[in-house]
Amino acid sequence: MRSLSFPNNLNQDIMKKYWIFFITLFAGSLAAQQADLNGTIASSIDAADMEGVEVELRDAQDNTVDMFTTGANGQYVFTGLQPGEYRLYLKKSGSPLEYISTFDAVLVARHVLGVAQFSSPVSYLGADVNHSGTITTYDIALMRRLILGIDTDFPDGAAKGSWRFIPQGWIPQNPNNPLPELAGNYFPVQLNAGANTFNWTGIKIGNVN
Ligand SMILES: [Ca+2]
Repeated sequence: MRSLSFPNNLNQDIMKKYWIFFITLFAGSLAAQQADLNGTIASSIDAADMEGVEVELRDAQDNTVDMFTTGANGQYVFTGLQPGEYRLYLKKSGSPLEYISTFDAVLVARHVLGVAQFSSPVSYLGADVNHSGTITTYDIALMRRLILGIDTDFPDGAAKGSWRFIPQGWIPQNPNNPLPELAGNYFPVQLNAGANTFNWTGIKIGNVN
């Protein structure tokens, strides 16, 4: 008795379709498990997209995973990541004196003296020009030295850049002293499978108005 079998060429055709189906399914499930990270970085001064921001992505053990420098559209993107915890380091170099005038120094002095306290985290971050986590007369002195041309940069300016960053729309828990909440030099980000968007605001150091 003859056993039931497909003609040989038909059999191969079915097997081929079968494998294509499962390879596609497998690749699809791999892609679904991957995470992408993207976002836009805009200036607190005029909301303009920020070009030349160096975005460094590190894993939870602080090993560099990837780097991206923003173009004219202020956007950064990382793709094909495993979901999980990461760290974002943001840095932008530039002219230290840009956007700084004697009026900024006056406003910092008023804040230090308690005459007119800052109300925005943008001003707090901008005024702490030496990254000490506090705003003191020393920050004012450093601003004046820069304006007068005695110094050409703020302390650690080359390593830390001329800008600082906060998550867009960030509201501090303590509006009267937000600096301790921004003490870290990186932002922890939790990436889920699929697209993850984190947007940032850039703050020019020394500019408080
Ligand atoms: Ca300071």
